[in-house]
Amino acid sequence: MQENYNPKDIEKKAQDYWYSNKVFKATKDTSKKKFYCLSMFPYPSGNLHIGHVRNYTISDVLARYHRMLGENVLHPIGWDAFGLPAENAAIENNLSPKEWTVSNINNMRHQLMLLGFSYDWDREISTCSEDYYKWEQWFFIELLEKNLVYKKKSLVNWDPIDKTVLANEQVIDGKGWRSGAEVEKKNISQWFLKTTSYANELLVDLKELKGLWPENVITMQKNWIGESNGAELSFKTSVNESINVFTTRPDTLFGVTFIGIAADHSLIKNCSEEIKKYCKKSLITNNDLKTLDKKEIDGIFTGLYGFHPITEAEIPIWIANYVLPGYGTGAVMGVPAHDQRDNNFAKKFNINIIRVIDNDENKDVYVGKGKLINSFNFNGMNSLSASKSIIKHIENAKLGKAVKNFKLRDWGISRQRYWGCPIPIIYREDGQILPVDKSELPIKLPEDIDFSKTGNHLENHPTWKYTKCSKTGLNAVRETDTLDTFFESSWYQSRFCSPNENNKMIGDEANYWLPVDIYIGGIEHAVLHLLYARFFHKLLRDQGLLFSNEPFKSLITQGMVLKDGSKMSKSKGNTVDPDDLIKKYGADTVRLFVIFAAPVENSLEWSDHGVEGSYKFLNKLWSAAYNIKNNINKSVKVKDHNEKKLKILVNKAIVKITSDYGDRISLNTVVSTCMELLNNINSYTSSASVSNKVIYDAYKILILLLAPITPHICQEIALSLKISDSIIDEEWPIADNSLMKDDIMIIVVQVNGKVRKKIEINSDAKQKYIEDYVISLSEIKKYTKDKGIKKIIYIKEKLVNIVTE
Ligand code: ANZ
Repeated sequence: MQENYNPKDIEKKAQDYWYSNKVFKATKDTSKKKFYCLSMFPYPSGNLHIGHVRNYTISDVLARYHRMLGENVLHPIGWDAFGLPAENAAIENNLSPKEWTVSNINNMRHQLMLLGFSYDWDREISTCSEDYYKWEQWFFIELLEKNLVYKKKSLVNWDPIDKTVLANEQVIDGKGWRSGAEVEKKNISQWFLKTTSYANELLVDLKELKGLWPENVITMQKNWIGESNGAELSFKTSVNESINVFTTRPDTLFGVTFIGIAADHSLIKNCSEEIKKYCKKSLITNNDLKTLDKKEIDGIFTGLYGFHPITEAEIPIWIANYVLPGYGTGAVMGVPAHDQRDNNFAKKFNINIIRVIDNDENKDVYVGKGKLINSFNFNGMNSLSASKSIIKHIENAKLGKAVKNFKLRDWGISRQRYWGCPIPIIYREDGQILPVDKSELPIKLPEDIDFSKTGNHLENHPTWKYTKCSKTGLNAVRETDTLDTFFESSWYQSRFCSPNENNKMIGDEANYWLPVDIYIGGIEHAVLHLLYARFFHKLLRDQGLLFSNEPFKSLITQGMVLKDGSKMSKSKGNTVDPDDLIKKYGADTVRLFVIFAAPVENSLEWSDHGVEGSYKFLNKLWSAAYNIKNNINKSVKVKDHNEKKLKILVNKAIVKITSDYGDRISLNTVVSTCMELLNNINSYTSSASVSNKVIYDAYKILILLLAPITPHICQEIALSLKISDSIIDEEWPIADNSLMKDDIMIIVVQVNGKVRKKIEINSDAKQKYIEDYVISLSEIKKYTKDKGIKKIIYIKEKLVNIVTE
């Protein structure tokens, strides 16, 4: 064993051993408890950033810990490889997105290996490979046959920088999630997945995740799905068509003074040209749930009237820009006395206001519940029972019904981009829109693309889209939209279970491994990816491929890595390069620092000083091993009591650290406990009062406890000290319960805050006994004799402080 810690050599040696022997290969084994540990797979941008390093270190530590517990661990990695950056790079440098992506993957794979992550590399998948996306095309066709995919012309969110459509989930505060550009509206034909048909289940199953997922993620999903209970009511109109409105407040029915409809409502066909023109314009600038509140309220009278379903009073119908086309029925009953937006609208256009809910506060708009007034037979009822009675009345008259609505929209999956999975559809010359015959899959992306041209490169390709219908021989053109890349990341966790399966999208092994036991990733995916993945899991279950309801049993959202209080990013120029760090300090230091610097779910403030500190600790750990190895035959004067004390410290560390890795997932405190233990081992070593055997045993435990976090140094030390040939295969230490509490405790005795003596006393001794004993000691009396004792402060099992007058 060398005297100095040399991470470069020992890390290479350990990694060569792990990777060439494929020690992390996972195979199904029903005799063992399985543990599937997964980090959100990376986009192959070219280089790992420190956020990746943090994310992947956390999962690696947990995977290694569970392996030492004797569990059968699956810990895979792959590449979320379709997407815009590859295409943009291709356009900038006129090279192929595939080559760009593959070379980035090669670089990042190398970086991951340098960090010593315990992946089963035989399971690596890349979503841009035909073997992967072929199954998406297959599944798309299956879903089409089940009516879970459809095409419709719709107003879409258009990202003017990335020049593509965005799903609602991908519009954040009115801006594109990737480009940050102000999102525009466009009316184009799109493919949709019927997310809404699973809205209720996606909501209800959140209960299964309670306590296992962070509460804020559950809340965000709940809000996004947005359950709303109310009623649909039908108003007859002055033209031969009724309007249905959705309301959550049927109790306010007698306060309706106008009907508001969205600018795409079917009734508009009965209106004048001027109004139609107004609607067209309004549609382009409106229709976004999130920016709605910030928009100036506006509208126009249609010239049409509706009739109240009970009183039959005439009610004007207005087009109102705050009524969303896609929500409920796209029409509201305007109750200006009890709804703020209706009130703003009524005031702007001088519409009547009728109060129907009594309230003491005499507010202009009272949105709360209360007793009904001005409401005929329903007067005097409270809101809840009035709502029920009014719904009943309306149902009997066949003018409406109770309904549940969800804010969740169907998922628009068409993207007008080249670097994605081609949608397997043909448009036949006779007008039929048909899925490709499954035997023709995969529909491959062409590689001969001229990136000097702008626009959709699939659309512009000279030959790719021209084909024939395989059944009829009729001419056809291919769909040139590709799938949203969130499609790929929605099911990769299932594909990892049998990545080389040729005959099925998901092999049977998935039902052994799934659900993922711990999933780790960023909070930014709280609704987007995590909702899509849950939805897909249910689709695949209903396809008969999966047996479970949810893909991810527990979820950890790790915090961001900050530097000087702000997010590390290329644009801010405050990044640190993992490669440089590994070169300078070795992978173990980097791993140790990212684990030690903060609890996993908190943000981590980068500190060069902290990295140095981690490096110093590993040097100290190494030196301790070196000393133990070289002092093994040195003689010591054993004090039984000290030996027992060290054994107790070790046992306590085992208990604490096991719970930290396990239930608590408090990894930073694993490190601090290990640091304390090393200090204790070192001080007992230098006291020469503990046998070499006991020191060795204590140190061996320390190495086992640290091995998941800093596996290379622990492996090398384990070899040198003959602890183990392969530390990853060692069993997790178990505490000896008979050695958890010392029978003697050491108490520091102070007089007026000054330490005057240390006493050893039976650990069962009670406070009163200890205090009396301490006062009776002559060495203490010396300091107290002339003065009275004002008070005695006792800190349990640690200290007595006598305060004199
Ligand atoms: C009458 C009323 C009276 C309403 C009142 C509220 C308070 P949530 O909870 O978000 O589902 N609404 C219905 N469809 C709408 C649409 N397409 N665009 C904009 N607003 C719409 O909200 C449901 C309420 O939002 C409904 O209940 C309706 O206004 C409005 F004192 O009906 B309410």
